[in-house]
Amino acid sequence: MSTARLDYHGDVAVITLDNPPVNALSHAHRTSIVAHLRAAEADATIRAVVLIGAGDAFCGGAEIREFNTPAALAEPITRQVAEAAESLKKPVIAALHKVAMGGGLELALGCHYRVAAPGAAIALPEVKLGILPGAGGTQRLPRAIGAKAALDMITSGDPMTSQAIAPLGLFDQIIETDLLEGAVAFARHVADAGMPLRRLRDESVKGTGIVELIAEARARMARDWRGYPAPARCVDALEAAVTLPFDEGIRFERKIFLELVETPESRALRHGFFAERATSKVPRLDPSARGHRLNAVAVIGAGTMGSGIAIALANAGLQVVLTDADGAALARARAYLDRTWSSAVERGRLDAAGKDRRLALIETSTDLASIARADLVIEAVYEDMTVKRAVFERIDAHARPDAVLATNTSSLDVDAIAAASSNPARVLGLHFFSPAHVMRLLEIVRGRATDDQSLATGLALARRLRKVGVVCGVCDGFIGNRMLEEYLRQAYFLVEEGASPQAVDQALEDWGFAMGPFRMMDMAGQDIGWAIRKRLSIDHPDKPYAQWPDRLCEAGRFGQKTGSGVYRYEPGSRQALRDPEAERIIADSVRLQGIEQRSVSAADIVERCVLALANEGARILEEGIAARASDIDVVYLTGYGFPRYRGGPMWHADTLGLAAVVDRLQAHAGERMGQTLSPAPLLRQLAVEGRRFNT
Ligand code: 3H9
Repeated sequence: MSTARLDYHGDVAVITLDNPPVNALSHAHRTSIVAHLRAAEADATIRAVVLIGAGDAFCGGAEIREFNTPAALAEPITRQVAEAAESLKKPVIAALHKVAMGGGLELALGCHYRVAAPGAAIALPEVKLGILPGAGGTQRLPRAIGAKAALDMITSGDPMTSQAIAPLGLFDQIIETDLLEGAVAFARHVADAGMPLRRLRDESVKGTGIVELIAEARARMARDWRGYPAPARCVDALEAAVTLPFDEGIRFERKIFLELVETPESRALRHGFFAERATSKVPRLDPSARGHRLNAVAVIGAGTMGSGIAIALANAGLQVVLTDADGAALARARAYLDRTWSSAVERGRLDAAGKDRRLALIETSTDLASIARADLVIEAVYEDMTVKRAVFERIDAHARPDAVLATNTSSLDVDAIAAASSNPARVLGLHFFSPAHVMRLLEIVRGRATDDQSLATGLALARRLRKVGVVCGVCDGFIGNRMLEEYLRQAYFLVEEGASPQAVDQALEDWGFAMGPFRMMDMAGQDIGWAIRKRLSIDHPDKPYAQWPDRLCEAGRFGQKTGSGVYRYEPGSRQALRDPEAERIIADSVRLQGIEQRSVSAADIVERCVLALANEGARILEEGIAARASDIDVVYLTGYGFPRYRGGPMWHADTLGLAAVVDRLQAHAGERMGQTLSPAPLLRQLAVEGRRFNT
């Protein structure tokens, strides 16, 4: 088991946190740090102590996997480690590099002095895990850097660089040279100069207007973080730092930490954290496959998708060759790229030089031969099998023989597209989500013939673009859109059965979805759903659809882009307004079908739509399209606006208990079209065995 090491540099003791990969504070690690602190104190030859991290981090915080187990409660708890440093009679200096987060930063706050290497990421990210800093961070950070900056860091969880935070008073020195040498020299200087043992606990919180600051933060958390218990409690703890004596504030913080760590929201958020990291562990992929080195990437098709992909690539510093047979489309794309980066400059997210650098990375051409220098070619033309196959036939003539070829289809058969290439082994699907430069999800579709190098290239691209790449197999709609079809099927049926579209959207938004299904489809384009329904009803005549969405489309109501869909839109506005005309079309369709309507509750709406997702997820898992349930959760958390604090559809089903899920699905079987929710075989089996999707 990895623990801290104790070394002597003359009269300075150096305690090295050494628990790879991020020196997390497991119980064994905590115990060894405290033991070394005590040993240093007892050794009369030692005048000062340096705490430093081995490898790529000072410390990434508490060992998250210990939460909700006895090890998390076993003493010394992280707070006591910080107290052990703080109460030492010799100066303790924390030396931070690369990463100092959560309990790691809280330990540093317990030290008397802090030095840091430039570029270290400093954060209290606990709120993102549904908890608060529980080792004194909410009480010491405002004493170190002031109430406002501490409130921002603790409620956002976002990192700051060591240089950015240094002027606020967190660091006594930024060490540009060797950190260990610099920290030991600093420690010796503190001892030589007889500098006081600075204890943050003895100081008061800095800042003015704190009462107003806290009131404003409390209102903002209630507005922006509905459903998340932790942000508001972070504000409460900050208030305690201001209003209570230190020890009482610490007790308050601990109480809230223990409450929050037990909440279903925190468990779900922690599931999301590990689920995202698990996506990089791909079964049946040679771990030595690194993928192609990526310098230049060609994008074929300069529409909305192609342009968004080009922006994402250039943002990551890649050279981009954007091609389209239509010169006017290329001109429009260039203008769009320019507008996007200009607006980033206006909003202060990018400087003018950054914009110029990105534009310089973009080459546009109407000649497909220009893809010749690309390491990776991404086809992003119209979503039609014939068109895509025709493009792949032509790519062969121009692309380098070793270039990886990707299709950005959202649902088509990647194997059939690959078959149009002379070398299907180097073909894969890269399903970007719109807008491609904003959305974090990338579905990486592994075709039957896709080789490891090509798949590894897709994974490396996702990392380079700072996206979450989820590998999946070939099927209609892959993971996300295949499940979405079942979700929408229920949403549309619920309207036929008597719910208004507004009631359906409202129920799902109240449950936590970023956007209800009808507002979402109005944004994406009702015509896209229409085309998919036409295709799928040929392939799957057994899966019925509600009829009214087709009637809307026949009336030319394609959503925001035509000014009307399920809702109507004022010119230039995205606000969905109730539309009597849409309601008339729906009512006519329902009457013609002779459907008897009933009152549908919000709970029924949520249950049918959300359980439809998990049920289809079970089929996807059973067929091996997804490697693990958590990959499915990640797709929904990062690409479909599923509430993060509910952990994803599979996690949610696990939380309900799979036997209960089967019962609820069967309970809906009596309702009109409820039989479309027949429980998947894997779901039934796991329910009988008392197991979960997420193991
Ligand atoms: C806390 O501190 C509570 C205290 O206030 C109070 C306590 C009482 N624990 O992200 P990566 C693993 S709560 C366990 O791919 P990167 C991670 O799962 C904690 N494991 O690397 C992965 O494992 P694997 C507050 C952890 O370089 C591996 O390390 N701290 C922890 O892109 C590499 O991770 C946080 O919330 C952990 N604390 O990013 C920080 N951290 O290889 C959470 C990482 O098996 N961590 N792992 O998949 C991060 O934000 C990033 O991991 C970090 C490194 C920036 C550190």
